[in-house]
Amino acid sequence: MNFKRMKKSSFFFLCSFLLSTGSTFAQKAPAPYGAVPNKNQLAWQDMEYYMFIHFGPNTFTDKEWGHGDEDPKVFNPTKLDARQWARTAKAAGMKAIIITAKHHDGFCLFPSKYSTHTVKESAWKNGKGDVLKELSAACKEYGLKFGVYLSPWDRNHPKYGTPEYNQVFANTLKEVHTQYGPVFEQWFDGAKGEKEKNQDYDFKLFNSIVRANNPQAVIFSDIGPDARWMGNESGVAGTTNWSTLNTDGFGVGAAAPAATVLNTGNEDGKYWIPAEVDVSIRPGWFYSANTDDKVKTLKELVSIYETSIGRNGNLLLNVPVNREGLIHPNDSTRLMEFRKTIDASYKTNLAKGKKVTVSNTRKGAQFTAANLTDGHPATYWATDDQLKTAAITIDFGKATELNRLVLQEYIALGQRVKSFSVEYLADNTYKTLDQQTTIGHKRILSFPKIKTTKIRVNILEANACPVLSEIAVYNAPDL
Ligand code: FUL
Ligand code: CA
Repeated sequence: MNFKRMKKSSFFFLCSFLLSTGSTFAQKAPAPYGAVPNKNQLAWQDMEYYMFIHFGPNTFTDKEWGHGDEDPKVFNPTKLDARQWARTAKAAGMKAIIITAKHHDGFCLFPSKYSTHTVKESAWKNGKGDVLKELSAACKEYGLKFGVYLSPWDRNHPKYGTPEYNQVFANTLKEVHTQYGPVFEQWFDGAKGEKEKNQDYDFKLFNSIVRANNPQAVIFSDIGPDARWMGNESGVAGTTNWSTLNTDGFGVGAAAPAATVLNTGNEDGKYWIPAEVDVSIRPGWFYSANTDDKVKTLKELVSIYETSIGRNGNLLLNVPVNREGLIHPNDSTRLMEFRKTIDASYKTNLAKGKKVTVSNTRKGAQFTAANLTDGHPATYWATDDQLKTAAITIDFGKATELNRLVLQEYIALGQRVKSFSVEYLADNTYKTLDQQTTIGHKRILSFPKIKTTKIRVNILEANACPVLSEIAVYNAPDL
């Protein structure tokens, strides 16, 4: 073959042919196990931390669940500044903001054509304001993603409880999903008052509106389809937390699986529906001057970080906006302290670039154990297919103090690890530090400071050969 006379395109073809046949000699990447995330869910999981904002008439009436008969004129946040919210979220290290476009009281923070209980009827800006418009612009300016909460339960709308309501809600949803730019997450609340008008929600219709207008959006509800409620509002995901869930035959609200099931997921669940941890920085979801001195402490927030992001969940932290239309300084100050602490805690990965010895490595340079400590979540180590256990030893080369261990699975191939233990070398023998169950996107173990030259992670049980992307260790400053 005359390479000189060969066309450029055929040369590339030949190269890729040789490469592809060459790679059949190396072992293939592990087959995905069970349900796996789609690309929206993968991108969403990497966001980890974002802001929830509860805001509406309740802010002005000191209620958590408005009845829907509040005078819309009470809504008058005279100093509203969505850029302050976005600036605060950004400085806090958050990646997005999700706002209550419509809570249970039915009040819309935007001028909906399908309701007479909206900002249009409020005193704010003489009825000319639009909170969603201001917030989506501010999010764009600060490089944050924009998300919306809408409650299907509506205590104001006259059609609620009639067959027409589902279409009304779908229309409202469509306004939100077509007028404010890309939406990264749709948050559907499952709460519904008992002994009130009832409505069978048409989630098939609702989800189709979201999919049609924001195909990249992750849809959250008690049962997904894309992200699930984690079963409590205190910020504590299960120590066992599978991103898979069985939802056939279940619904939102009362029809959802038990909270204990949502808290841990289902091992080998049929669908990939990872947990999102929603929790408020104050005792209530809405702002109240009564809770100005009850903002969660730094210690509480750090603990929540470890029981949410550190347990394979995303953290949606609610920061309620006050009656002026601003985030109160008590909340923003705490958010900055929190970020500073998290940054300092996870700043220096003491395992980065350190020597890793493993019990087995799958054939092929791309699966090398060095991938475990390269600091890149996109590279991973894997074992041969038939193995369901493994041992990984990291040698620090010198006595090293540490109090945090972070493990990550390469979840694009599914969640596989069922249990693992961690040991450290002390006086020439390995001592057990901890034994836990699942890992998923991220698992953080926090423990009193140890000093050691080596740690060993034992994968004790897995549903398919282990595929881990990172093992990191830190020496977080004391609080
Ligand atoms: C719950 C609601 O009832 C609360 O008011 C709040 O919005 C919370 C995030 O979800 O179901
Ligand atoms: Ca890696």
